[in-house]
Amino acid sequence: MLSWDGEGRPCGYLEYEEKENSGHFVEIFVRLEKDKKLAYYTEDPKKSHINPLGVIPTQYISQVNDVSKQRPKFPYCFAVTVAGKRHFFKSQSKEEEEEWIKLLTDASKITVPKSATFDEARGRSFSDSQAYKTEIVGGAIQKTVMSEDDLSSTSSDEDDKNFHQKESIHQGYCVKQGGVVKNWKRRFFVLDEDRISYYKNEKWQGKRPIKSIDILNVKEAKQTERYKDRDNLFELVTRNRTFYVQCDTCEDMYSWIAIINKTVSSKHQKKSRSSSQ
Ligand code: 4IP
Repeated sequence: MLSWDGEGRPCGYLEYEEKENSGHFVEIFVRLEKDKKLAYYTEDPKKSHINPLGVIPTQYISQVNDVSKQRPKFPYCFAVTVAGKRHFFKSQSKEEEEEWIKLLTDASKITVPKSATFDEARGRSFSDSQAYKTEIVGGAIQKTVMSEDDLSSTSSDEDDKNFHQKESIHQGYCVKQGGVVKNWKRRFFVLDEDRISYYKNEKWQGKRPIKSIDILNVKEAKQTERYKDRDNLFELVTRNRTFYVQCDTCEDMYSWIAIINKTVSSKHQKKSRSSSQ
């Protein structure tokens, strides 16, 4: 049964298949540690001081799912997929299995921390992070470090032909995925009636954005589950690219989606009104 120990850590006995698909399960004691690790032991470590048999960092879990249909011989069996390897666990009842699946699915979600200075992609602060521009030179990807001056005086965006700043309608930190290199960077997003832009940080006024997208090129913003390990994620679909943007909270995500879509439709209406005059 899933229970909580004196320090509030979810734990309990499960059975674990030592060798994938061997059908040989052994009893283990599983505990979700405070430092986001799932540790499993031969017995409850409270009873004797023992080292874990294995440890799974929850941020590397890509999926937790019921596999009782695929493995009918083993009811209440679920798989935890970590870096392509499946770990099979067996519980005593359907209820217990569902509790574990929910617990581990929630624990594996990557939640963007509130701190404005945290560069989620590399786990380092902005003070020692650098911005790069990526170019294809002679068929190879070449990255050039951009200085603060570069960032304030030039833009790497092909959309950004007419640098201008209008009054911000909505702004805030989000984490976005790169276009070619699929890493994730925390950026300060600013929406105005014409463009959605992102900057290195919140000191954006008077600076050129890293990238700026004409709002007329935006097709829609919508919630996505494309990256299941990232919560509060939405897609910003433009003519040329789909941007994946992760917000700190669910409320932030819904407000970005609503306000972007509203801005896009009012811009189109404005445009069609002026062309019909
Ligand atoms: C970069 O990775 C950053 O993620 C860029 O994001 C991103 O540009 C680049 O995408 C990607 O290569 P490195 O910092 O490791 O070089 P940001 O501009 O927010 O710094 P995008 O187009 O997402 O802005 P590509 O497409 O240039 O590879």
